[in-house]
Amino acid sequence: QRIAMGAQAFILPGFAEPWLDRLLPALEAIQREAPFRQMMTKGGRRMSVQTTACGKLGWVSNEYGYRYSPIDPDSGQPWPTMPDCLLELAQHAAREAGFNDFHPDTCLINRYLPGARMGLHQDKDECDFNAPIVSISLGMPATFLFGGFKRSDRPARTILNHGDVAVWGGVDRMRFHGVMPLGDIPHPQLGSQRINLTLRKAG
Ligand code: MD5
Ligand code: FE
Repeated sequence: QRIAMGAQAFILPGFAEPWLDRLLPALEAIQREAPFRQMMTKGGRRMSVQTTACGKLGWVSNEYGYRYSPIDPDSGQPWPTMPDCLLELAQHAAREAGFNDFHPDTCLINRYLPGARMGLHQDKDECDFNAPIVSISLGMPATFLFGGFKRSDRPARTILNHGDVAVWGGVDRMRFHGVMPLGDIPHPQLGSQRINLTLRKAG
């Protein structure tokens, strides 16, 4: 099943399920190596979402702005390796949405605790806007905001559940998007959190 949100934006409900037995333990290992931390917005405020990363690059911020770095500034070490099961899942999902050779070099990992949110924004820190973004939702459901090409365009709302995968690319790559403040109905496996993995070609 494939729900079209735009010409090149799709939600694949439950698509991650066959990979979860491998993915969830791999995610715990990544968190031990590169613990979640709160990045700063360009305005100098702490984001409500906690982040970490795996792969060749990781998204980092400081008071001057955002960039992708091969080194985790908190540990001084390279980011944890991207697990094979995660790469495989992302490539299968990309193909399902018509993107046949997706070679992500980073996976940004966002953790939302109850009340955390992400305001409407565009993803502009990657070098290659032709590559799609694959997003995997885990844990508690979230209301995702799928906007237009101007911040003022009223966004469509859609719920992303545990195991859902979304793929955005091509003409839909630069849409404004965000996440409504998270509720607190604990997930049976992950408890009171939502974890979102986004695979990208950043370098
Ligand atoms: C999340 N993360 O649920 C979302 C999933 C981020 C972020 O937005 O920047 O970390 S990624 C959703 C996304 C990416 C690129 C384009 C569009 C959506 N879109 O056009 O809707 O934590
Ligand atoms: Fe984004």
